Amino acid sequence: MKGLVLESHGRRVTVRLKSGDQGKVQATLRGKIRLQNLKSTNPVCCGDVVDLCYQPITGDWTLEGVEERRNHMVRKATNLSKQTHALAANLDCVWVVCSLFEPKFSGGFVDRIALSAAAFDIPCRVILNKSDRWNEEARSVAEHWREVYAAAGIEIWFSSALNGDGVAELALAMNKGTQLLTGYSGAGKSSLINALFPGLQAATGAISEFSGKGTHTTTTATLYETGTQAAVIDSPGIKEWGILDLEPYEIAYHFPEIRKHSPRCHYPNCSHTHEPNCAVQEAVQEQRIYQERFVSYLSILANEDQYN
Ligand SMILES: Nc1nc2c(ncn2[C@@H]2O[C@H](COP(=O)(O)OP(=O)(O)O)[C@@H](O)[C@H]2O)c(=O)[nH]1
Ligand SMILES: [Mg+2]
Ligand SMILES: [Zn+2]
Repeated sequence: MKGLVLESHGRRVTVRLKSGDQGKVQATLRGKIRLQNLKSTNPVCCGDVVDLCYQPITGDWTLEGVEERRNHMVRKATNLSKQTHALAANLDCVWVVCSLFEPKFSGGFVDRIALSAAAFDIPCRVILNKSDRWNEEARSVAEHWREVYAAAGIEIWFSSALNGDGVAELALAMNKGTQLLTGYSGAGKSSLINALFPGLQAATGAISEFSGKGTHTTTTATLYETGTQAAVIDSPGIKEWGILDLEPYEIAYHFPEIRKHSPRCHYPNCSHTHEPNCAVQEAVQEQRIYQERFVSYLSILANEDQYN
C-alpha cells in the first residue's frame, strides 16, 4: 500500500495512507532501507511516497520502500559535516522565511538555501515576515533586499502573520503543490502557516513561551495537507545551511547575475576571484551586481560557513 510521509522521526515515520480509510499510521523502517544511504542521517523524509506493509500478527506497519523522488532539499549541518540530512522531498517551492530583526536578516543564509534549491532545480522565494514591526527606515531596508534579490531572479514577499499583511497573496500562491517553509528559528514559519491555513495548528514559539517550555516548537519537519493537491511543510529552525558538494562553476551558474556577466570574462573557466579581465568583478565594481550577493558567492566558493 502507498502512503505519503508526513513526519519522520528516525526509524518511526508518520504516514498518510493513500487508499482505504486514508488514515494516518505509524510505520517502522526496515533495516535494509535504513542502510541504503549511509551518508544520510535519514533515508526517508516528509514528502516521500512510500510502500507500506501491514503485519497482521503484530498489527504494525512496516515501511518497505521509498519511491524515487522528483527532487529534495538536502543539506549538511555545516560545510564541514560529512553527514547529510534530507529535509523534505517532492517540492514545488522552497520559501525562505526571514525577518529583518529578531532574528536578524542574513543574506548569506538566504543565498545558501537559494543555491541549494537551484541546484536541486526547485523554485525558491523569500518571505520577509513581521512587516508589522517596520518603521519607514526598516521598510526601505526591506525594499533594498527586494531589489537585490529581484536582480538574482528571486522574489521577496512581505508578510505579517500578526496583522495579516500579505497573507492572502501568499495563500493564493500556495494553494497548489507542496511548499516547504524553512529558515531561522523565530522568523515566523509556524505562525505564518497558522495564518495561511486557518484550522491548522502548527506549534509556534509564542505557545512555548506561554507554557514556559521550550519544547513545543517544531523539532522535525511536518507536512500538512492543505488541499487535494496541496501541502505545506513546516520545518524546525536551522542555524546554518551546509551546501552539498558543488563544483565552483556550478556555484557560479546558480547565481543568475554572475552567470549573466561571465560570458564576457577573458577566461572561459574564470572563477571571478582573481583573474584579469573578469566581467563579473567589473560588474561588481560598477554596482551592476550587488556586493551582498558577490560576497556570498565568494564565501560559498571558499567553502566557508555563513557569516553574513
Ligand atoms: N510581530 C510579529 N511577530 C511574529 C510574526 N510572526 C511570528 N511572530 C512571533 O515570532 C515568534 C516566533 O514565531 P514562530 O512562528 O514560532 O517562528 P518559527 O520558529 O519560524 O516557526 C513568536 O513569538 C511569534 O508570535 C509577525 O508577523 N509579526
Ligand atoms: Mg516553528
Ligand atoms: Zn570572471
